[in-house]
Amino acid sequence: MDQVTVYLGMGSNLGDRAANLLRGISLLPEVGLRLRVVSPIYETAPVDYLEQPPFLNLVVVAEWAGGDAWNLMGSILGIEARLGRRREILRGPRTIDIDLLLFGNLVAAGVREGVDLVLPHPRMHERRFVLLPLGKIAPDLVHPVLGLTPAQMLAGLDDDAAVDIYRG
Ligand code: PH2
Ligand code: MG
Ligand code: MG
Repeated sequence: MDQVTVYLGMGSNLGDRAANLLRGISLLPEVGLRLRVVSPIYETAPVDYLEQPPFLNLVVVAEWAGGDAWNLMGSILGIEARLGRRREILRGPRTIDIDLLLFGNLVAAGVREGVDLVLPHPRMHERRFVLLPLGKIAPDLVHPVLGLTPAQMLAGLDDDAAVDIYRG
């Protein structure tokens, strides 16, 4: 089966945020992802839905040979559920959020077997909390639609919410 390089964005702003992220990372190999790089953890001010606690965010690069992007997204949703994710407020507080940012260079959108997916992630290029960690671990990556590197996307950004290295 083909192997694809995938990029995941992870966030937590409820409970023990760092433990939630580390637990999430530890479950990725269980669904067949081969971890390549994990970014530093960043503490980040909330965007979109502002009345919520600060997040910890990071980005992961991994290899996937377990099927198509919807198969992977299904596995990711399973990890979120195992870690107690409840879906209440849209873009509101969460113990764990794992977003599929990029699945190789795939550009696609649709629902399959109840899994709704848009690739590339439709807000990744607008979010400092994604682009800063991404640029750190994948500076040469090129967004498959915009044709821009993380640094180039950061240069044109509106988002001025704080993103700082987390030192525990
Ligand atoms: N996720 C959201 C909405 N807002 N803000 C920060 N700083 N980090 C996030 O991961 C985040 C957010 C919805 O997924
Ligand atoms: Mg998200
Ligand atoms: Mg999500």
